[in-house]
Order: sequence, then C-alpha cells, then structure tokens
Amino acid sequence: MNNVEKLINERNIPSPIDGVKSANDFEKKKEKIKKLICERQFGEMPGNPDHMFVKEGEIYDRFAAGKATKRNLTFKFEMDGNSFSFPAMSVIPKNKKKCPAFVYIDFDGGEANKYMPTEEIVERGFALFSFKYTDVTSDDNDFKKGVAKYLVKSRRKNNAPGKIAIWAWAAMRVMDYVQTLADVIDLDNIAVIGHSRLGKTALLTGAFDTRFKYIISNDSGCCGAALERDKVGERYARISEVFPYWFCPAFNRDVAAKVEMSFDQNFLLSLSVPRHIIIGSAEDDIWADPTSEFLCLASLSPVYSLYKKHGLIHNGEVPKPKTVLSDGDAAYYIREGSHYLSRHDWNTYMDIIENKIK
Ligand code: GTR
Repeated sequence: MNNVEKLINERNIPSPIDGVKSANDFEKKKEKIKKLICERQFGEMPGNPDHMFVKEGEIYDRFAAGKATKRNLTFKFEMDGNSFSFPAMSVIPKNKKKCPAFVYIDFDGGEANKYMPTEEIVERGFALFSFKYTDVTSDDNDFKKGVAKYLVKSRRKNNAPGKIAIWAWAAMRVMDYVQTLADVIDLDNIAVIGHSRLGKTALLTGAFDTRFKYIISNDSGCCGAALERDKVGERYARISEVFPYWFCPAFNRDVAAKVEMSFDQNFLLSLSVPRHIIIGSAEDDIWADPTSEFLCLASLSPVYSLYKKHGLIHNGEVPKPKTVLSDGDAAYYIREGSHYLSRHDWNTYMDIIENKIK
C-alpha cells in the first residue's frame, strides 16, 4: 500500500461503490447517490423550464483585435406562468472551425475580470460562455430574489434547493444553449469551471449534466472537492452556520445535530466519473485544504476502474506545489500561492484539456 492509499484509508470515508462490480451497475447506483446528495446536502435539482428562449443581443465581432466574436445574451424562461431572465455572454474565436468551450460560472461579470482572462482564453482557441452568478439569484438567504422565487416555492422545505443547486441549474441552461451551436462549438469537449463557492457549483453541475466532459473545480474546498472527514480549515459545521442558504435545510439540520453523514465529498465527485474531473488547489489555501482535495480525487480510482479507465495517476505521495498530474482520466494540479483563480490556473486547465483532445 502506498502512502496515498494509506492516507485515504485513515480517513474512513464511506465508499460510493459499496459492492458494485460493473460500470452498468454503478450507473444505476448513481441515481441513488444523486438522491442522497439532493436530499441531504444541496437540495433537489430544479427541473427543466417549461420554455427557454435565448435572445442574442449586441454582437461585437472585433473582440480581442478581431480574433473573436462577443455576444450579449439574455436567457428568458417561463415557469408555471411566471417569466424570468438573466444575462450571459459568449465569446467565440474565429480562427477555428469548432472550438472546445468553457461554461464559466462567474463571480464578477463584465467581458473580462480578475478571474476571467477572456482574451487569453479565446487566443488559445477556446470559446467562453459565462454568466454572473448573482444575476441568477442573490448570494444570501433571500429566496425571493431572481429565479429562486420561481424554483423554491413558499417556505424552504427540508429538501428544497439551496443557492448552489440554483446556480448549477443555470449553468445547465447555458449548456442547453451551447448545444444549439454545433456548427461552431465542439460539443464533445465542453468544460464547466468555477472557483471557490462556484467550484462547488461546477462540481454539482458536472455531477448532474453528463454533457460536460471536463468538470473543473478551482479551490472549491469544503462541500466541494475536499473530503470532510479529518479535513483542516473550513468544515461542514462552520460552512453550514455561515452559509446555510447554499444548502438544503436538511443538511443544516443534520450538521447541527452532529449526524454522521452517510456520504463524503467523494460521492459528489463519483457522479462525474468516467468523465474528466480536474481539481486545482493552491498551496496556501488551508481553508480549502489541498490535501483533502487531492485525497478525495485519488480515492475515486476504483470508480474509474469500473469503467476500465485510469483515475488519478500519481507516485504514491501527496503532491508538492507546482505539480500537475494529468496522465490519467482525472487530473490534479497544485500551484504555489493563495486562494485565487489565476491566469496560470486557466492555462494549466487548457493544457490538460488540449492533451486529452489530441
Ligand atoms: C468562503 C467560504 C468558502 C469559499 C469562499 C469563496 O468564505 O468559506 O467555502 O466558498 O468563501 O467562495 O470565496
């Protein structure tokens, strides 16, 4: 047994496989895992809207010195007789027949920002679809704002979606739109990506939407890619106290009652297997806990094996900063520095995806 296997064993995490012996059976098991996660952590994933219409507004085809076309989009919905909309943006390079693409769940909005280096992304031949998360619903306990008003009826019931589930729902609607662009987008190579709370959101999106081939979590930490058992930094107790509205009421209730959960974050990640899960950490981000993120991903190797795929390939030790492990179907990367989604992070994710496409 190597050191990584030993460290995983010591965490005593429940296994999502639990006796399942084939990929077929694990596909069935996924439905149970989804139900568990919905009922006990993030809340029920809202269903498809009755009607969605995407308005392509202003088109700017001189983006980045003419290398790409930018469109302002408005996603409009009808649900139970109510209508709602949120703005989004696409930037599609001109120099490629069909581009791989990112659906980026954005903190700040605008055509580029500190976490979203749009020009660098499109220069490398990737298309970018982004929306600002608080345009969908506010990041607070108010369930009357934005789409939450229509998706979460009256008082929040035990399994009602928290805000993370609602943002993930929006990312899936953006994916619905991307699917209509088969002439310019390589629909087999689409990634969902988010940082921190939106890294948790990206993991939930990928777990429920198999149209995403790459699921990228940057510094997602607690309730994201990091194992909860023996985690350092932020833990369920703290996150549920400070951000109860990210989760369903049942999660907050169980956490407050110190219930031993029947899952750990490996359950969430297992739903994206056998697709490419890419986890990025930062050395100084102890709050998120890089080692717990790494071990969570490494623990999924038996799940990948069910599909005759290689999970994370590593040398049996917890990786040091400046390491990229991307030979397997899952990838892990840790850089120096603190909690942030940097240019270097984006470039590393693009390197990893390009190598998989080859
Ligand atoms: C923190 C929270 C983390 C992380 C972060 C962020 O306050 O404790 O779980 O999500 O916010 O999203 O920036």
